Amino acid sequence: MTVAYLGLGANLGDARQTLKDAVVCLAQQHTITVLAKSSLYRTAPIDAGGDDYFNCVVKVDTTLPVRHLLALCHKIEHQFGRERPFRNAPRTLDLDILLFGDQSIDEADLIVPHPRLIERAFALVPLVEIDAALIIPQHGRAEALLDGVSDQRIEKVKSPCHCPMLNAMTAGAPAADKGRCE
Ligand code: A4P
Ligand code: MG
Repeated sequence: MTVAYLGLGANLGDARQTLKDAVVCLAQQHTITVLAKSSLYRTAPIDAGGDDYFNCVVKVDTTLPVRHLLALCHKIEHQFGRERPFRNAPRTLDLDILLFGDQSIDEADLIVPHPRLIERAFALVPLVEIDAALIIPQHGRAEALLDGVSDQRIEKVKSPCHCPMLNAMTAGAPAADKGRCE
């Protein structure tokens, strides 16, 4: 089992609902246990155009090797209608592997920690919310990196979501009732 952190982002369609649905989708995978979910954040597009994004981060435990996890992320993005007309195009769902255990990977199609993680408030702020003591391989304490992204607009969304499964995750408890979300 490996603890990993996944970054979710969307700014096309009903982005807020998509992120909630995507977290439930992840939690329903037999190979994944969602350990914690950050709040939902509304964020200014960085190096990109289009509408404001919604972003969040989930902490998972997974039996999958990292490449299988990447393939699963791509499959779920596809299920949520992801298209790639150009780099950093607005998207219905982006699922990035931010961290995978304490591994550092530098390959053509997979870089972990995510190469732009430390430059982005939309990834760092939710990561630190979930795990204030988090250490990012090669970069040290995540919390210490927040000052460097303090000029990026990010605001926590007050969620009216009453889903017990999502709320249990936000509280940091493992989703006990996998597969049931009414
Ligand atoms: N890839 C390499 N490493 C990873 C990794 N750790 N996790 C490869 C996931 N994928 C990884 O990804 C492009 C390629 O990166 C894939 O083939 C994969 O094998 P993609 O999902 O097609 O596109 P992407 O995620 O947009 O690419 P990239 O380069 O990771 O973009 P960024 O840097 O994530 O930027 N502003 C706000 N406010 N919120 C956002 O969520 N997102 C972006 C995308 C820009 N601005 C944003 C947001
Ligand atoms: Mg991506």
